[in-house]
Amino acid sequence: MTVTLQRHGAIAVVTIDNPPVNAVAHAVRQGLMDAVAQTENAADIRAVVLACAGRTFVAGADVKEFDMPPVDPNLPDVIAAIEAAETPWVAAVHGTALGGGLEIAMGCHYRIADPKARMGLPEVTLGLVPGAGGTVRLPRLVSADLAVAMVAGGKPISAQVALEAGLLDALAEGDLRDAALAFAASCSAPRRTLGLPVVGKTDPEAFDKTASDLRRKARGQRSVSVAIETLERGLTLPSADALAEERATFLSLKASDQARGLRHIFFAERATLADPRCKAEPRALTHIGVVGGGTMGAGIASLCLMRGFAVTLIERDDASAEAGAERVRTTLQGSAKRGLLHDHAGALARLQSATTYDALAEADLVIEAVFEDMSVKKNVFAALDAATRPDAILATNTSYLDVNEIAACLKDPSRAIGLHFFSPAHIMKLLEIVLPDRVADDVVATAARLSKSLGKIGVFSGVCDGFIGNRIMSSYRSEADRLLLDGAFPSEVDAAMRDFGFPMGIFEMQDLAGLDIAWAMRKRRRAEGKLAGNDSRISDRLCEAGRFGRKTGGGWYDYVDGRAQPSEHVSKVIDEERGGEAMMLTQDDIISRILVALRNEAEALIEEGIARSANDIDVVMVNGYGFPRWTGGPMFSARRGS
Ligand code: 3H9
Repeated sequence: MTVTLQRHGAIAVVTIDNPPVNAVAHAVRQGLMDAVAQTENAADIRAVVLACAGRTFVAGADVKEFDMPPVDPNLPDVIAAIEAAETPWVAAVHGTALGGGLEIAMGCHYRIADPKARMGLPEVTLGLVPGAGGTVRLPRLVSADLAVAMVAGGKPISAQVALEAGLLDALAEGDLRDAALAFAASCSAPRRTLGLPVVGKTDPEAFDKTASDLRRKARGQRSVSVAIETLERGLTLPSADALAEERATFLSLKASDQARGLRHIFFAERATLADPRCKAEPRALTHIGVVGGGTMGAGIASLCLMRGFAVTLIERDDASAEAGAERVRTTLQGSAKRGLLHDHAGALARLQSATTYDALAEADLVIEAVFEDMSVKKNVFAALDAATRPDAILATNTSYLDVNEIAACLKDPSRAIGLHFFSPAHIMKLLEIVLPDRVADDVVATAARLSKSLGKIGVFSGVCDGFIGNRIMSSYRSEADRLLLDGAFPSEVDAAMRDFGFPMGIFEMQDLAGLDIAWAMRKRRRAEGKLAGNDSRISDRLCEAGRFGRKTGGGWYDYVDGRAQPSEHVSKVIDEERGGEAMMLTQDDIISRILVALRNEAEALIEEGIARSANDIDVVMVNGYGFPRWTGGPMFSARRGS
């Protein structure tokens, strides 16, 4: 049974048990309806506690049901039945009460929570608005300023904040169930949320600022502005009208392409590590070595410290070791300030720096983040082979070099793996886990578990030049170059892709990263015969003229007071390289040509066995390379034909 009822004297405890996250599937809705009928008909039940089994309160509607025809009873009706009950209902919240879960709790007459609980309305992140009264009940419990942040921002709040704001009536001291039973025993009558007046905008300026900030950050995702409008109706319309409008909006968004795309990514992200190799027993990890204290090494070290690991940072001399350690300390301090690190002192205490590899003798895993050059990496790996325990895992953070060749430096290549972090490593969600041919299953399983402990979305990639993400990005760059030769200018290509939803255009991005890195790589690949000689001639000529991007005051654009402006020099080079007539290219032509190029490369990656699936590619592009999340990624949008 997914919903059960137990008696504790005059109090009934209704328990939802639908692992893993108690999502409100049909059986839960029906079970709750039955529980309302049962408790209303029992004259000797004075109050009801609604609780959940397992690790969390209800985490929302069952998103898997969203692509199926709806089956009654629907959630708004279930919540209306609870709210209309004559017997008081008390929600006992632990874990996360999210979406439909928080809506159920708000339909109850009172709410008590475990102090560690969190609650929120994340529907907007799935391209939706709350569909079971969230935008109508929440503003009757908390100020509109907080409601707009929750409804249109989607981030959960802590139980402490919820208590102070009015969303909760009490925090449990000690056992939640006992506290909820005691609370319920003191409730004499229902207090219906819809019967309360709207709290309103306590600070109208704060409301407007939050709303406009969230609209700006939405980057083409419709649900954010629709959520703000829906909440405005919840604040102003009579509750019955606001509920009807909210429901209609929810249903129409649920069927939208953006919501389908976001649902696709939600499930794709949770499936990337479902791989037979992860069934092996992972190796124990407590002590991590990081070689190289530059931006990337220091970022990785900071992340590992923030997630509870002991870290030894290796640099070539005392001054570099101190500089690296200082970078880590600065990142930790910033993270502590932003509330991302709770045990600041503990993290600092777990950091050590050293200048010789023997400091890594007891490390369980070493990640090298040194200069991106094969011979440098090989030297580091050979030194690590001698200095570390034979069962320690050795990882390279290379973003394109051949991990098989690096692994071959080891006596036992099965302990080598690629861990491709994205900068800044403590912020970016994606981790490409690059699997060389001879990697051991338990090394793969350990990397997968590490990715979870570090709060990353890990995706497996085979070995190739650039792995999944960089391969697709280089096809983007090549197609953008071809567009220039055919008639477009950098600013037109960038504007089209920003309009599509990318945070930045490809040429702006290159200027920011520096054109010289890709130039060096092209020269290397040409020398190896892996790149046609004429590819990227325009970019080569910019580099030959010393135009490496922002850092040199010019690249694809000129930079005046830090602002990008179209460059006459670049236009002249493009005209000369183009030779013939320029074609007329519309924004749609530009977008569709680039999307086709990305999809062709993605298909090649699957055929070559580099990527396991189209879903993995979508996850990589959305989380590591700025592909708009609401499209569902390049492969999902290709399948949908948009
Ligand atoms: C909504 O509620 C609409 C209403 O307003 C109106 C309705 C009428 N459904 O993330 P995890 C699965 S919209 C189905 O790895 P964690 C997930 O796929 C919903 N399945 O765990 C995974 O399955 P598997 C609003 C779900 O501990 C497993 O549970 N709610 C759902 O890292 C574990 O998930 C949300 O948007 C779901 N709603 O994090 C909350 N949620 O094991 C979405 C999870 O087979 N969920 N699963 O791969 C979350 O944010 C996180 O899952 C949560 C747990 C924080 C709860």
